[in-house]
Amino acid sequence: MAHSLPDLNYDYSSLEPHIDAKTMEIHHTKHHQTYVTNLNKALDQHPDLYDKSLEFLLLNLSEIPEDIRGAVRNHGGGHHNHSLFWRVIGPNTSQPSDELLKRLIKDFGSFDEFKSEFTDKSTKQFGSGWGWLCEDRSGKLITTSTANQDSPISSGLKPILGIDVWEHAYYLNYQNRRPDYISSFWNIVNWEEVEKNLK
Ligand code: MN3
Repeated sequence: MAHSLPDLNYDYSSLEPHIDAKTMEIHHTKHHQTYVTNLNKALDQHPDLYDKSLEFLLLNLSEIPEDIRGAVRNHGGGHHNHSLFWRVIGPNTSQPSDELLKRLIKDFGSFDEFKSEFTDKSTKQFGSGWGWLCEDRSGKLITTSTANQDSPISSGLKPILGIDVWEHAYYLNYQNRRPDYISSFWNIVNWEEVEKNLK
């Protein structure tokens, strides 16, 4: 089955003032759609790979035929990263559950220390990329960042929470002020969805 753009379960304007409606609309209908379109174009060359999940493709990049490996990495990664991003943000304020809070405190010392590490990695990602909270193979929660549309899955990590720090994600509203965008992001995190990614 060809990959398709997921619907959002909230309006483009509902994340204002943290993310403006125009940015959301362009980001979803143009940027994300392009990753989906180009992923399908690549898989058309090797249609047997339509049977594999996106997670499988990203985890096994070295086994993807060389002529489409770069496209799967970039556009498959872009599709997976954005699909996660739309789910972990939302218009309703929420708080991490006690269970998630306990895990964050265990691995970072405190919730504030986790936020500060995540913010630091996301701010310092040079150029375009993503900031992440991931679970590693040993079950530990860690923060990291990836360049371009690389998925943490390709490094054996399970992405739990991610922030898109490409300029297209914030430029209309924040211009060069990536730190302001990141600090605003905490107001729209959907912690229930974050927790689902851990299960
Ligand atoms: Mn993006």
